[in-house]
Amino acid sequence: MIRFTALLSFLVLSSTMITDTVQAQSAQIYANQCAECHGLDRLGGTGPALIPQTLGRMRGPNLEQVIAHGRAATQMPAFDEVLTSEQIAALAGFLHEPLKDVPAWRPEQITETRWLDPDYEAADAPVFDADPMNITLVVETGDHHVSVLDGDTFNVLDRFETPFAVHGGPKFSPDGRYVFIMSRDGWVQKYDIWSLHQVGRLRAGLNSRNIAMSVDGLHLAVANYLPMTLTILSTADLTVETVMPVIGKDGRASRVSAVYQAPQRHSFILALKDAPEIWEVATDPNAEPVYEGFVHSREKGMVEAIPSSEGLFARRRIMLNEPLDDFFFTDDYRHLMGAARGSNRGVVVNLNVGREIAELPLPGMPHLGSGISWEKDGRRVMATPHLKEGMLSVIDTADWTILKTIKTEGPGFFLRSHENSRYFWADVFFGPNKDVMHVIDKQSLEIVKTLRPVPGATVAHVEFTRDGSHALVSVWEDDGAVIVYDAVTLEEVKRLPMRKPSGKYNVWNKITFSEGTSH
Ligand code: DHE
Repeated sequence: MIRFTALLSFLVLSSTMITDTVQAQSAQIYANQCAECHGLDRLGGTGPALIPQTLGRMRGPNLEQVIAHGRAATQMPAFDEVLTSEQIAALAGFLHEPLKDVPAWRPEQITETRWLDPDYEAADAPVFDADPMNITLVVETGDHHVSVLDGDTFNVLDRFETPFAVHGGPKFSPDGRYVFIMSRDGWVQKYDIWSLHQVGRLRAGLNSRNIAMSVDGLHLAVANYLPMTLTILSTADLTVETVMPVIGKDGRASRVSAVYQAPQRHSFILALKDAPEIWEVATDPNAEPVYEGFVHSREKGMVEAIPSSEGLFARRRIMLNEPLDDFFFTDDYRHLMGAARGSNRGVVVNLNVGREIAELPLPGMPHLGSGISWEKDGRRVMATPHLKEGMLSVIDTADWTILKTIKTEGPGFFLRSHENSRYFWADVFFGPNKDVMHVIDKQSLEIVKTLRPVPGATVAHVEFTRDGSHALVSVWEDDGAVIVYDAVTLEEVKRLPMRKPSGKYNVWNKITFSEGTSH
């Protein structure tokens, strides 16, 4: 027995030693081959950060293949002639290990990354003839660029480079002149649409989720997973206004899943990944409080502070039963619907009284962040896709009942409509029918047409022109396209070649909070 235990300890010890040696060798290979572009600390440089938070979601060709064969149309070279396949596998394993030390990423460190483009000169008026309110930006994830489209002629006015792996919707200034774009590595880029020129950029987080702008256009909030903070920047000059550590009521730090602008409330609303709380952060200390029943809620220990009584960026906590990380807001921003990732439940939270007021059975992982709303039979309804089931749920926001479940040809990711259109468009992002796009009548809730523009190619995400006359659809492939459809006849009008176009964002629809678009 003693001998067996000694053998077991020996085996465990030697396998630990082998693992340690492989790790040390991989760290050395990393330092020799990768650090120059990706940073000695793996937090990125000219290349993106190589940490589990960003690598974990790599789809398609896996990490080992990228190391071996490089990435087309990027600076990433192939290493299959320099490294053996064992070394490549070990290096990939090393990159999937969490960082031992995560920098605090304090305001001073963020400020050091701030870069203002020396060639930028602000134009006095738009340098193009197109309607500046009908500009549509197309994020091209294939080669990390944005195309600036004239929404009337569909000509490309400019195509500029973005930081690596942009995620979430860019956010426009209230006058539609400037746009802010965020990458998963936490870089925030400011671009001047009038001048068709980049203004500058800085790294607000190390692994970030999305951004939101305050209703007055003065502040830009960046939701971070790494470190667990909310960074707030001045939109005027990209300086840091504050970095808020996100600590739950129980004292534990939480990642921020997303941050949203709540215009009527003059606040940011934060979804916390690891704490059963929603945070509301005041962006105008002089705004009237909108919280009916506040005292009642405070007595019950649910609401911690009135933002307006505590000044700019004061924080209010709304306690929940479990963390919610995907939100849909009603048009008046009194209510939000939230869902926990992986759950079959939607929860309605009344933001004024600060508590959960209803629950909805929503199987198949509802993707509430993509929800849209419209008027049907005098009632305000919303629709949401589901990430794990081929269906859309249509919900009455007056009493939170499910009006209809629409069967689709597979699980979808995005919905889009426009107040001037009788239809909403729903993609099928996952499964064998990822090449179809459903067009659905907003009143009958019936699918009226199923488009399959490029058999076998993923089609997803729709944006309308300012007047709702045309719908733009992404062919989400590296040699992809944006297809322009007549939004009434549903006929194709034009096809613009693009590199893996993902989201598209029309200035007017975004700054007016069009009811058919996510905010
Ligand atoms: Fe997104 C928006 C979260 C994966 C493309 N995505 C958003 C928003 C959130 C979110 C919270 C709203 C932010 C905003 O616009 O301000 N996304 C998540 C996830 O949690 C999820 C499922 C997992 C993850 O890795 O983060 C996820 N998202 C993806 C993708 O895999 C997509 C398809 C490709 C990609 O680029 O990463 C993707 N998400 C998008 C796009 C938007 C978006 C294009 C903006 C939609 C819009 O019309 O506003």
